[in-house]
Amino acid sequence: MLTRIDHIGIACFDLDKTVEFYRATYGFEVFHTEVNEEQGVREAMLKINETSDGGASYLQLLEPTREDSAVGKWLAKNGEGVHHIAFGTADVDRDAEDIRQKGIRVLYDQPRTGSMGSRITFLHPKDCHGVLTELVTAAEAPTDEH
Ligand code: CMX
Ligand code: CO
Repeated sequence: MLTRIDHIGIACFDLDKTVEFYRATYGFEVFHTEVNEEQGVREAMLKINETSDGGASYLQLLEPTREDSAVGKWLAKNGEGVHHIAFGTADVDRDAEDIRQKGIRVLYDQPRTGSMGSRITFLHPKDCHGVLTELVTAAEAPTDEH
């Protein structure tokens, strides 16, 4: 069951400048940063609020580490902006399978590693009214590795 908005993924050309925009404009601070080579991103997670299921909602700021990555290709075509939305669930395997049964393309056979040790998969935007949609199960105890 999807129980929260886990994050909104925002593609940017310069992560440091974009982090500074969110800090200076709204007062949001960086909760966590990491490089995910498999996804081809350098990212910053800004925690916005806790949620009633014990999780949290974040903004995920994404800078590509290579031009041929999903975010690199998207930025070249569209420029900066909202890249995807992610829903949180306690069981990404089960929810992905349920959604696959509805005829929606799930991009990975098995969930892969996302931010902070989470497990993630994606639904194809063409099957979701134009929205690239991620499903996330957070790690049991997220670590803060600035
Ligand atoms: N939102 C909405 N539509 C999108 C999209 C997005 N983020 N990315 C691509 N599309 C659309 C394109 O506009 C294009 O539509 P048209 O054919 O009408 O022009 C179509 O999907 C195909 O796009 P493409 O540019 O040819 O790109 P690919 O098919 O090679 O890749 C996708 C698209 C979704 C399969 C790829 O981006 C992907 O695998 N995404 C999942 C992984 C990811 O996004 N990782 C980065 C984030 C990591 C994280 O959140 O942790
Ligand atoms: Co994401």
